[in-house]
Amino acid sequence: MKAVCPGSFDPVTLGHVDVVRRAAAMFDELVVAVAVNPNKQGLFTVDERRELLDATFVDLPNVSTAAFSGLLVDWCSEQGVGVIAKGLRSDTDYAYELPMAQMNRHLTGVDTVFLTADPAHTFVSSSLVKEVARGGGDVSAFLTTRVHDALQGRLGSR
Ligand code: COD
Repeated sequence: MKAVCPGSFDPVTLGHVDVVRRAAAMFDELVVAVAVNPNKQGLFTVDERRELLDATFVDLPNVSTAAFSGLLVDWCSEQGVGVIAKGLRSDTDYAYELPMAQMNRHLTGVDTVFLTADPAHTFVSSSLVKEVARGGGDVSAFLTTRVHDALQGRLGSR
């Protein structure tokens, strides 16, 4: 079975890493797919996010990366992806994710499975990490060294 972990991954955090690694152990193939949102400029380009993801999961042979635009379910149909795998941190995530999962199943029958976040990462999000880093806070506990270096480099060059 081929599954996808979709997201913005701007940038990938250790919360994402935990969910992707656990999902990779459950499915034959796992694609980490970066959503292209033309209305939202990220800190990293989609290509840069993919490079960071590729480097993060280089040791997992059944994990690859991709970018998609438009509806996730259409991309899943094109790619032969049968399951969407997502992390759940809180009831806020649940409230956001449930209607999407139900809509996606209505649209093409694709199911969504949820992996509960590691309690150590429940409060971690890309946006919060960026906000703290912009303010000069230490976010090294939430990122791989490579991603942390990339973040410092990007913020330092602004
Ligand atoms: N611990 C565990 N899981 C986490 C953590 C953490 N610390 N941080 C994030 N996650 C999970 C999120 O819950 C999510 O499942 C995934 O990782 C990605 O998170 P983000 O923040 O990088 O990405 P999002 O939430 O911005 O991505 C939303 C999507 C782009 C996947 C979604 O909007 C989508 O599918 N859009 C495509 C357009 C579409 O099909 N729209 C119709 C939907 S019905």
